[in-house]
Amino acid sequence: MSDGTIVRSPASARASSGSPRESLAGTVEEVLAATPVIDVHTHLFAPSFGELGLWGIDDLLTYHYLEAEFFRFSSLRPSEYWTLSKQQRADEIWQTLFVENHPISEATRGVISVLDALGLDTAPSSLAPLREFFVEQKLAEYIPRVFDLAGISSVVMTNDPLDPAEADVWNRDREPDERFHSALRLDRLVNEFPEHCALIASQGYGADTDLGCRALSEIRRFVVDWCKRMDAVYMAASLPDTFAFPDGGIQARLLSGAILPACLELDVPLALMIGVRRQVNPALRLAGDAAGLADLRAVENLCRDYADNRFLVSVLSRENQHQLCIIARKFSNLMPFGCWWFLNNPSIVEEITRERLEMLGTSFIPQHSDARILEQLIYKWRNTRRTLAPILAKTCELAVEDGRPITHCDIHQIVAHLFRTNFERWTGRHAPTLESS
Ligand code: FIX
Ligand code: ZN
Repeated sequence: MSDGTIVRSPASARASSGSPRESLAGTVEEVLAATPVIDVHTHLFAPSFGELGLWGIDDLLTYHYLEAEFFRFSSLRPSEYWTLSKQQRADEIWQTLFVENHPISEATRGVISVLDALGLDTAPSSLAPLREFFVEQKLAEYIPRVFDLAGISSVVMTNDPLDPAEADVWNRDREPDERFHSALRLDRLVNEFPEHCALIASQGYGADTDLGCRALSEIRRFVVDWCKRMDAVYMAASLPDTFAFPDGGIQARLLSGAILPACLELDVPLALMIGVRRQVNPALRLAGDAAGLADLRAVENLCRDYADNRFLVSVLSRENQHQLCIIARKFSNLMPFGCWWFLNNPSIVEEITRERLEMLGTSFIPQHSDARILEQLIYKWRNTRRTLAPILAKTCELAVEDGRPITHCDIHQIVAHLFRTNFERWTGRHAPTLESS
């Protein structure tokens, strides 16, 4: 079968009986399954980061998405829950969400999908046999197996230079791992600068809270040094729904006076994840964050006033998605990416992705996993492929019905743009494929 094979839409296949042509939907599904994805945002760590990397059944079950759902069913108060060990917490969550209730939510089905993909019992009466399986796994063989099951070639980590546990690893010699790209995450700097100013200064930078020119150039030096140390593919920060730019505030001054110039100097994009309301319920810890509608004029101002910078933007509020597409049509230095966090549910992914295809063609990055636990890659990418296949097929079908035949090669290119080359182009990095990793 040559890549130039014309792929028929159902309508044209029906119209011309007799000639054996590939079905469009089947081809899209096949190409999606065969294209290794670059996962542009995760909270995973390469093996050299040791305990920072989470994997196995206890981490899968104590994922904050499941904790949020657990507290809706359980009479256990968060304060009591946090006094338990991780294993005890996992047992509680398994009993409540997978035994006493049927796992039908996106996050609970995710755990089931992982167990199924690994050939494990999806309804054991106790977690003991599952724990035995995971204890036996050796990361050297296990990571390639999980990447293969997930159909991904590499992930981008979230690396915080102000996290002492992580900074230690970076200050030690470590073998880079091309399957795990790094990203310089600057939330503590941008959103909690006064609290972290002393820590930055303790690393030898003249940062002080007056944020005068000297302080800003020292912070720029801090950012540049860490970006080089990590060989980061992009810099990133999440921002609240109240984020405004320019507004003369600390966030805006750090962005304009230090971070954006540093991005330009190193020719790396800045990823902004906008619309999070941190800790609306602190009792739930990581599960206590929420979302809010943001004023995206800040993004317009950034893209216009920093035209030489490249931006990767993801917005958390469902109501912000359409406007983000419109702004991307106005500014070619803006790459929308992912259906972030509370949006990563098939019904909403479908809506957002269809709108983006209609308004941006293939000039966006449809999804990232935001995986915190290694095996989550399996179900998050399985779900993404399952949700996107019919949407992509329908979109291609409409193009065929409008009069433009489509080839196997065209479909390959569409999928490659969405899940690989847009990211490679934006970061100037050629990521390994499955074979080479
Ligand atoms: O800011 C982020 O990168 C968010 O993805 C996280 O803070 C969040 O906890 C998460 O895991 C979402 O999926
Ligand atoms: Zn994240």
